[in-house]
Amino acid sequence: MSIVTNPDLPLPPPRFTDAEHLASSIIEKLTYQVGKNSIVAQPHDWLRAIILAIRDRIIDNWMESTTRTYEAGSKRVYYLSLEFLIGRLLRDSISNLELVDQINEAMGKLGVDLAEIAQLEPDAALGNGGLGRLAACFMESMATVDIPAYGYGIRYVNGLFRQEIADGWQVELPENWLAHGNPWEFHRRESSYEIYFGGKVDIIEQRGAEPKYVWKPAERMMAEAYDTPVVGWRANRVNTLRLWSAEPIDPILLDKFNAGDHIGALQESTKAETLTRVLYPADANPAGQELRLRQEYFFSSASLQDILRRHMQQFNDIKLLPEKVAIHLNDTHPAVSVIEMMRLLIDIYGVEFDEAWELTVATFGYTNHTLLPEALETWPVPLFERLFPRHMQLIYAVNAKILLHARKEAGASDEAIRQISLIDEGGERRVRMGNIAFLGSHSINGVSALHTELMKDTVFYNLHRLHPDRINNKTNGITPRRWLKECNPKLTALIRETIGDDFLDDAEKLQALNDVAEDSSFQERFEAVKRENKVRLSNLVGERLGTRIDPNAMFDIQIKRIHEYKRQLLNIIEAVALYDQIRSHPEMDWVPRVKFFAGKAAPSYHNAKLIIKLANDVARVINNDPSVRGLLKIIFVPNYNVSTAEVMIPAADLSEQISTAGMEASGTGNMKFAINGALTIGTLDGANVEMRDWVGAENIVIFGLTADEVDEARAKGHNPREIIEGSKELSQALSAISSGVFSHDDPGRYTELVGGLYDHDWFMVAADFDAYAAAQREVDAIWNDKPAWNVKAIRNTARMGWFSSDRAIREYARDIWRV
Ligand code: B1N
Repeated sequence: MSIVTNPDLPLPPPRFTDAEHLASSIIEKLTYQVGKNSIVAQPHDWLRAIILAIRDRIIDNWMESTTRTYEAGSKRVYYLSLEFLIGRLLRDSISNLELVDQINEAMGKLGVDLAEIAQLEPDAALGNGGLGRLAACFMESMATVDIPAYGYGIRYVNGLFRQEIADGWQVELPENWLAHGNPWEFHRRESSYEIYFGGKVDIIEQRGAEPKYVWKPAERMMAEAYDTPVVGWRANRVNTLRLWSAEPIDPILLDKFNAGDHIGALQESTKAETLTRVLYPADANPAGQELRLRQEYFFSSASLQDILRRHMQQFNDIKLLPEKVAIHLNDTHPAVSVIEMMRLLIDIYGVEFDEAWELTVATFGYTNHTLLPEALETWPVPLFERLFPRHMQLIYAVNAKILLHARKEAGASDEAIRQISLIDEGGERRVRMGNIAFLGSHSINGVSALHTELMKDTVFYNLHRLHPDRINNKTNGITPRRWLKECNPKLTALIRETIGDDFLDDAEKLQALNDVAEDSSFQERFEAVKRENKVRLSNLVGERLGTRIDPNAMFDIQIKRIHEYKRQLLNIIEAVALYDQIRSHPEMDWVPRVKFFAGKAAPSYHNAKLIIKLANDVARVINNDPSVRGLLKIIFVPNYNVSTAEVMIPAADLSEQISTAGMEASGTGNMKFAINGALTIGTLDGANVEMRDWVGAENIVIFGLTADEVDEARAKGHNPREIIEGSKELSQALSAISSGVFSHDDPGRYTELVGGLYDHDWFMVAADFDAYAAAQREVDAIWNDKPAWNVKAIRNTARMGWFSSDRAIREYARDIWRV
């Protein structure tokens, strides 16, 4: 359809950005959009009015960005991700539009407290952890560095569950972020696509040509788009996050309804609603249900149909696809896209098979985010075949092509062929999504230098040998707007005063702070900012948990998903050991510490939930023991999310990044803490390795086995029992935990958990304990020398600029997307 534009149409009235106009816009929105006057308006009404007024100011830039891309015929990047962990958007948008002062003045005129209203905005928690948050940081950075990009995902009605702690145990409750509507989004009913499931494939024989295949689905539904504008820093560019919602084709089956089957009449509605209802709470855990596979296909198919429609509308040449389109797979969750692309190219656009494969590989890129074997997605062949009969045919066809090539041209061995195959034939036959993503992409990247090297030696050993030019590294990054400027306004103000504003456009300019790191008056001001942030966190803990903590104590923080490989258990055991020491040596000069924990456990992950209970059990005993004299406190902050992180990270003195070496692909929390001036205690895992290179080995406390040593210990079979018995501190702490000192009500609660450390210690908790405890005492010693501590903290902020997601995105753009 072509749109006839009339050059005489009036332009929309301009949206001025001074305080006066902002205030009147907000009142206009309150009146005509919300339908309330300022006398009866509730806080949520104000929130809606403010968001709508801010959104207007984004739209002008949005339309300009879209037009500019279209007119230049530029290549577009499409970032496909099952998760976008966005958090709140209001403060981010105001800041990126550079309207902070104006909006504050406007709110002053209106007599409304912006900070209070902004707190009401729900977190969009459409992700589990690092992977989803990375997607959100990348969206912001792509807009910032002016790359035309679309994020594609699912508009889950219920994001990640809300965590409550009841009697120390995690309880999961539904999170309803849409309860008050979502003023940021635009429902684009016209951007909708049919999505098929099941059924069969018909073959139409064509005289003298390849037969044509037609998928006759058993089920159909619609995918409808919801668009949210994503504003870059200084509003340079506004991109689109397009999230799909499933809708029935026939919302009500009238024949059934009229026949009295009222429930059956709604069955299509229910089916569609269920599909995009909830986010799977799996973070590097298996989520192998059919509904998950349906979600993955649903959003992949909708996104590809949308991409191809836009491409053909503008360029009308399918062969130009790799030149004009870069599609990125955020892990294997959208990997079925590779096969869906083949289906669309061949069955809909009439491209011949070999050429379709070439176009596909040239268009796709794939990021791997984990080596954990249990997180590598595979689907049973019968399930895949039942849901996607046409795709299964194409998988076999692609597989034949690839294996033939591997055998004939690359001389692959039988074992190599087995590993390269798209189908795992050992036992129950399964489709390997990692192999599809790898073979269907011209670039496969890891997320830290160490992780990328390990990929080559482990999961993708044979695929790497078949395509040695494909694997590359792109170390993760974080957006310095959200994770420094907005979450830590006091530190930002101090930095601006000291080195000027350059660092706001280029985080590596933070290096200028090195010149003042040794300056005692700067150190004092840096420390004073940290203290204010600690007071803010102390108040939050006081309000939410009723626990009083001393902001002069060292704030030692571990916040992330609860997972055995992340080793919250190691941290808790060390706390118990320290507790013993404090009681046995009250005469010693102990450094007062508050140990914070926060994080969610996958609902089906038994040990992770038990670790949460243990943290709470240990906290109850230690916090109520007067003989500790407040020298040690344990705080478990419930319902960890992006907004909680924004308060906790700026208040940290010490950041705990203590995963078993070789298991954390990168980590991004590690970067957020360090740029906010926390010291890291950590293993040589993930991006910690590169952080040490940047901040300097003297400014980070590294301990424990390396990835190679872990590998070796596992291969040779280490003896944890011997290690434990050789460490007095560790064995005492473990027997206290396993004998019920912290669980009088159920003394055997932790017997099995602790028993696992004696028997196999897969995560090297026992193996690393002594090194960890020693590193903690080293941290205490630095703390006791305040100037030394402050220099290190300042150098962390000064040297972390490289970990900006702007840098990461520029590397993706240069090496992978070629935009
Ligand atoms: O991705 C982050 C990394 O910084 C972390 O180290 C890594 O653990 C994380 C299945 C995952 N890897 N895999 C997942 C998430 C959800 C799911 O259903 C796997 N998340 C990571 C960003 O690179």
